[in-house]
Amino acid sequence: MILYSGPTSPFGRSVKVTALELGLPVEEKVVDVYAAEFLDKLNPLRQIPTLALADGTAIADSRIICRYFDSISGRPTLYPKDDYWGLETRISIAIGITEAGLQRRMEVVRPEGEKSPAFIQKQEARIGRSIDHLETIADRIIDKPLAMDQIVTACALAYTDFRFNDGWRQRCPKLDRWSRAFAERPSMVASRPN
Ligand SMILES: N[C@@H](CCC(=O)N[C@@H](CS)C(=O)NCC(=O)O)C(=O)O
Repeated sequence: MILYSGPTSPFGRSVKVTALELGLPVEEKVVDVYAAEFLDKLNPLRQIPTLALADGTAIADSRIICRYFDSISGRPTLYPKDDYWGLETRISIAIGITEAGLQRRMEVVRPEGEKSPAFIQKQEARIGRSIDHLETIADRIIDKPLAMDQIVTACALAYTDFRFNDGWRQRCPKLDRWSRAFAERPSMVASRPN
């Protein structure tokens, strides 16, 4: 399996952490997605992460790649049935934080005169509101066997620190403490952005 990803991709990081945690042999190839025309035949969206399988087919979208890994690993599932819909909703919120962070970043680096302060503000408000919400339900995320909501939340918070620090750590002591410990897992250390 070849995982096409990028050096700072937060979605690629979630996938990589999942592969490492499940002990799967994934070869990572770092690409510049904006020049990666070759990706089109694997994923017409031309986005990373994209996973190329040995049979020539591909799996796209981080959420689906993580699901695929979980289905083939033979390890205890990262999607326990207990509180299943709550888990999926927490995953959606963490992915939404990541998407908002990425959208904000894309807007911030646009040339002066082309960027929209209102759009940036909307993404920042979404990020802050969503992290604050996760703090209110932090007890459902922390202190349990490894699960997918933990991986995507840890990657979302790390990407927020990387691109846009709104002081969430001061407002969210539970997530702050938990995420610092989670960041020391070998999978998180090995996938730190370059
Ligand atoms: N829903 C996708 C989003 C992937 C995504 O937005 N990847 C970014 C890099 S982090 C990308 O490929 N951007 C290039 C582009 O959209 O043109 C997923 O979860 O994998």
